[in-house]
Amino acid sequence: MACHEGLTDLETCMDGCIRIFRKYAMTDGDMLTLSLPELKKLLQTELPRFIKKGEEDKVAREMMTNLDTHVKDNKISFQEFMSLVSTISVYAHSKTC
Ligand SMILES: [Ca+2]
Repeated sequence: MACHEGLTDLETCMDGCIRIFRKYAMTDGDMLTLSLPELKKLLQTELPRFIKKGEEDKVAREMMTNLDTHVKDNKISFQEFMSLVSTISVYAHSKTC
């Protein structure tokens, strides 16, 4: 989103998802998708509470297999990334009720 002023809480969260995806996706010059190393780095840095230390590589490979469904190219699109965010958000919500 171009302007961050006046965003609602939900719009701020959506903007954050976009910014985080682009931050990690642009590492290899292709900002439209996450490669396996980019996905692993994102998981390590942004989701440390959901991934056991030392299992990042295994989890990233499993997620790549499970999430790469929209276009099977061994890369995670923003749409596929949002499926991950949705799944983890639903899980986190179920644990806090
Ligand atoms: Ca990329």
